[in-house]
Amino acid sequence: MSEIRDKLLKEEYRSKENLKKLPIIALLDINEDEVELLKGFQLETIEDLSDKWSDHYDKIAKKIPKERINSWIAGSRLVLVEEKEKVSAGAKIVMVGIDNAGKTSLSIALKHRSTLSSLFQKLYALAPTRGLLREKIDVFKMDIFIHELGGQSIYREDYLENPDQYFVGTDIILFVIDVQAKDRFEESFEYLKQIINVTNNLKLKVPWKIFFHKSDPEYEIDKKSLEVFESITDYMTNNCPFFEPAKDMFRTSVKIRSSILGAFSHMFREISLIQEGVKEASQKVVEQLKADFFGLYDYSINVCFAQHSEKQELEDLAHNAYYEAIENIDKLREPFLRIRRYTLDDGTNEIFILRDLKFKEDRYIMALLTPDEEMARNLDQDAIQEIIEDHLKDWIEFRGYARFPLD
Ligand SMILES: Nc1nc2c(ncn2[C@@H]2O[C@H](COP(=O)(O)OP(=O)(O)OP(=O)(O)O)[C@@H](O)[C@H]2O)c(=O)[nH]1
Ligand SMILES: [Mg+2]
Repeated sequence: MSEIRDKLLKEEYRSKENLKKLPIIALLDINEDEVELLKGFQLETIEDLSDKWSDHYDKIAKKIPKERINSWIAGSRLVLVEEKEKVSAGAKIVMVGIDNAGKTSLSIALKHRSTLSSLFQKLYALAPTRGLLREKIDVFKMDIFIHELGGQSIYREDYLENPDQYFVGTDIILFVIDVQAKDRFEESFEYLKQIINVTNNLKLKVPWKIFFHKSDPEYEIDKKSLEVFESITDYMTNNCPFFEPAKDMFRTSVKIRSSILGAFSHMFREISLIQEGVKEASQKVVEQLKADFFGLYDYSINVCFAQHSEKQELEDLAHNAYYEAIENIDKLREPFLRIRRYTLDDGTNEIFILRDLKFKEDRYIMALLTPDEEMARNLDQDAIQEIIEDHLKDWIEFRGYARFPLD
């Protein structure tokens, strides 16, 4: 673990004792001016930054890009891993929404790796969830606990009367709305308000996400529905301190597989302490490989740990191509390599490359999109592995660390 110091601290600070009291300037990637600014907010030591950042976060964010602040916070927390167990290796996501919204379906779809028709078969006969349903999944070496709160009205009362039993220690609350159930919007919105209310009363600083679910490709959302969604968005923005519509709302459908993989991947990356580092590293991989998309998927679940693309459209294409490819990989016997050409609406081609990858003991699935047929044909797999490893291996080493819940 002491390697952490080498990666996060300036050289002269690496052998120091009592890391908690190190000045913030000890972090590798911070300058004197930035340190001065933090000082103005009584943040002087690594420990201050790790524990007291949230008091002044919004004010600091007006002067320094959030990405930088986040990476310092993450850095200081990682440095302190040695000193205390302040970083958790697990996270809790609470999934709520009225009955029939599609919560159980979402968590089934997240894990499903076979054909769409076999997924639909599984979802067809789903029974309502009775009260709290706990499930543990392993994502990027973190233990993620998904708590689904069955949405039938007989159960809702209990959550609202005893919110501390259900919501304390939560990293993310995920609210699911069925966009097709127009006659139930009002009930759904009312329930959302009630939960926001009880969690605010508990003074929980929980990030919220909203899934506008059942946004099927063939379903057209009418104007009236859109108005309701807008008022929900406004309500969230005004009542949930961390809510940012642009990054916290997702349209999902079990019929569009990239939508579920994309949305959950965003969420899980946000829980991870190292997301900023991974983001930058992925961008570098894309640049060096001259690719249009790079993604690193978890081997055992459909989640993308690291990814970069300049275009959302290509991200969706890659996620969908990933599903198509793994459907046909018989039990993912290794090593595997899939190469396929996709033609975009504008007539250009993208070559999709999917293969398994090993970092030490851990297996991943790597995906690339490139317009360059030549490159795809003469793929030097070892060279690519080396580039990815160069940029990502430090982060992968630390990927099991989750942020701590803010409350
Ligand atoms: N059209 C469409 N139907 C969906 C989608 N996702 C789920 N469903 C259907 O919605 C129904 C209800 O799904 P569930 O996942 O059981 O709903 P839930 O939110 O868990 O309900 P409770 O457990 O009672 O709270 C099922 O019949 C699913 O087949 C989707 O994306 N599109
Ligand atoms: Mg359910």
